[in-house]
Amino acid sequence: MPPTILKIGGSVLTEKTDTPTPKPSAIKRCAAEIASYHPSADNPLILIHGAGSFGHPQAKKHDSPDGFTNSGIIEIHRSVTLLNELVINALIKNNVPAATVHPFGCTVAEDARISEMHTAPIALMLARGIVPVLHGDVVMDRTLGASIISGDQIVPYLAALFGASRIGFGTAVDGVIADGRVVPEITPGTFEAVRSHIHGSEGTDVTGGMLGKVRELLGIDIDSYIFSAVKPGMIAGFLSGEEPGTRITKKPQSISLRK
Ligand code: IP8
Repeated sequence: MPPTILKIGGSVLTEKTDTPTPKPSAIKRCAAEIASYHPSADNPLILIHGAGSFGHPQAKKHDSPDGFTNSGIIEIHRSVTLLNELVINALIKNNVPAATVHPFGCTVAEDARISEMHTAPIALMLARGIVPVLHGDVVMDRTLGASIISGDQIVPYLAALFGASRIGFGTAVDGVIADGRVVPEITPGTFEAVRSHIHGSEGTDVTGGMLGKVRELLGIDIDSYIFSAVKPGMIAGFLSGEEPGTRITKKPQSISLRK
């Protein structure tokens, strides 16, 4: 059974501040919506969350032309793990069998792109109905020493590896917005026309914001949906088969306006 992959953006789970500030009620609601999907071996789910104010300001602070220092690497990693702990606790409280897989410990990058990830534990967890929870992280990098790997990059990597059935990106906005409206569908053929209308995110975002997400998702053969995860019910809706927000696809379909 191919897994569904859901990423929840850091801007959904944290305040856009320069110090780590969680949004406890949003974390609780997202966990409850995920629980409504009843992830299991027959309904496998990989969850990935962004770093928000637990990662982006710290990465910016430690960025330098010489790369990250060891203490910088450790501070960034430790900060994101604090958010991960809040997410895992909320999932466990909702009886979701969730377990962390920190990218820092199982991933090697080359020039800020994932070159290898030890994914055998993830495959075995999915087969048992455990939900692996990954997150944007700092990882060791053969070229740069260490680099920031966004959850946006982890999603397509795991989607291709596990042949994901569906991919969802729960964000703080209704989808990809151009001229004030949700773009129903983006394909490699329409990307150039919409890209100048796509705006970055508010707050500190070291990993490319909305444009970075669309670029990552256009690189894979699986349809994905970018939608609002701040509106209650949208995560549960996506997990139950709805097609919210903006569809990113290599196969153009008839355009209809999405909610
Ligand atoms: O929020 C960024 O991950 P993202 C990770 O998924 C860090 O883009 C440490 C800034």
